[in-house]
Amino acid sequence: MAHFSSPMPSREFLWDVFSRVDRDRSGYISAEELQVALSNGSWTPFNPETVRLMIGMFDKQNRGTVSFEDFGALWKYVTDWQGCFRSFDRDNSGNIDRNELKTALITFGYRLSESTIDMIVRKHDRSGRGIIFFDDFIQCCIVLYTLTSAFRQYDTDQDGVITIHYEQFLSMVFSLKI
Ligand SMILES: [Ca+2]
Ligand SMILES: [Ca+2]
Repeated sequence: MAHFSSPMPSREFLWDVFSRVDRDRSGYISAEELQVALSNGSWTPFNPETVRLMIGMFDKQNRGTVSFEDFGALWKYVTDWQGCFRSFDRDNSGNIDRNELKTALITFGYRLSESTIDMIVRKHDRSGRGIIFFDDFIQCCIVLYTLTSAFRQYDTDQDGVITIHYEQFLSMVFSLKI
């Protein structure tokens, strides 16, 4: 996603956005507040799993909320994802179909078989129409990245095959932040 970098806006702009998202004026953005703020454009609530992943990434104090100090990074992250999503939504349908996902994954450097791409679409297709919404696209990319990084730690010769013991597998899975 590195090539979808938007410039950081002014502190005034961020404070204005932060104040509107922080509906209860607690000074922190909760998962519920973030979920309300992020619109899918599809009249469906933003995937709570994606919200949780994003709060977790920018919650420096481990409180389950994001402070104004960390909000700039979160704002930039979401905005970069929007740019990324729009660039792969070639037909401007507001969602990502199978072919658009395939192009995105190839661009990100993944080499996956057709059946794996089918499986990824099925897993993230909430409407049952073979398409992926913005929030599910983010979740899909984060999870794929996390799983691939975990695999690569064991795949030291990078041949795409690993041999691990049962307890190594457990420790790998339990340490994943997904
Ligand atoms: Ca709040
Ligand atoms: Ca599309």
